[in-house]
Amino acid sequence: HTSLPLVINTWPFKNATAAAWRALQSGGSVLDAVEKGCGRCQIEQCDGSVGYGGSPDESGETTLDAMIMNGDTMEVGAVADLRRIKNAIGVARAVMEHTDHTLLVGESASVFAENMGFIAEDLTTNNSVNIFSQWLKGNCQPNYRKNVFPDPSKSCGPYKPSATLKQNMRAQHANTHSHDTIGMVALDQDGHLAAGTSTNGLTHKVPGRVGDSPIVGAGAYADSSAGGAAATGDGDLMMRFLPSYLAVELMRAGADPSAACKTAISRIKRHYSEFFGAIICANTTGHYGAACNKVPGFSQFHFMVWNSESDAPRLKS
Ligand code: SD4
Repeated sequence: HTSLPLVINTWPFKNATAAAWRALQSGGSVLDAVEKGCGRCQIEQCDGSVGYGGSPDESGETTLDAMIMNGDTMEVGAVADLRRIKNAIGVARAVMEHTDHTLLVGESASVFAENMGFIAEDLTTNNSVNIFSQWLKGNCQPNYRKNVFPDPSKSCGPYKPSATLKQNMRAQHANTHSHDTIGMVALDQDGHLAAGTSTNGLTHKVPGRVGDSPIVGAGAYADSSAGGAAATGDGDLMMRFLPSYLAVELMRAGADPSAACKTAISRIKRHYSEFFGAIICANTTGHYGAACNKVPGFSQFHFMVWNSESDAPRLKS
């Protein structure tokens, strides 16, 4: 296909797209592209929802989830609830390349990372301290989508065992609509395909919470004989439906990428009509698509594309 190679990623994270594209142009593999692309967002703390210093959990700590998948070999490396290591996608790749495992979690994942030469450092920043202390006082994290879905049952602040059942729900998702994982699919001229994700998950999550992003087939999926996909949004709900896997299988069965993305989203909608989420898809010929759940306040999903038809990353919706 003439438009190859292709880099596509969730949200308007164009420096990530560019980093991935440059990796391919300088002779890197699609895995290098996904690692460099998602890695760029980790460094830039894209939207505060990727990398260190964002989405502190109920104890104030930022923890990271990431995965990478090789669509040629179906190898996967992933980390979840990773602590004190900034380069989550790098560690995910190390899991893939230096172990026979797929997913490492928590403190043990950090020990593995340190053994692999990654530097342990505090992931806390003034921003994450501020979000956390505001929340302790019962204030929501200020964000641009705040009040989009006002829901009085989802007030902010720490868990109060004496409150009513709804207020009792932990990790109230008042800010669900402000967290924007990077998910990326890269496809080169020879049909090699890779996909990956990186995120700091969900603000005020219960410590130990793992989202969809590091889960194979949920956060991302790649199969060089069918296509690749990556998802973003309310991972607690989305991971129940393996949307990335579903989209890839639909493309294998002949669906075009847009239709595959739409179906993966509608499947979730059947049960959770108001869920916040989106997915990007690309097939083996370099055609791509995306879909989101159109709900009040979220009717357009932005994503980035770079293929040989342009000389810069393009914003799409
Ligand atoms: C999660 N899916 O941890 C991630 C967050 C996200 O847009 O994608 N937000 O649930």
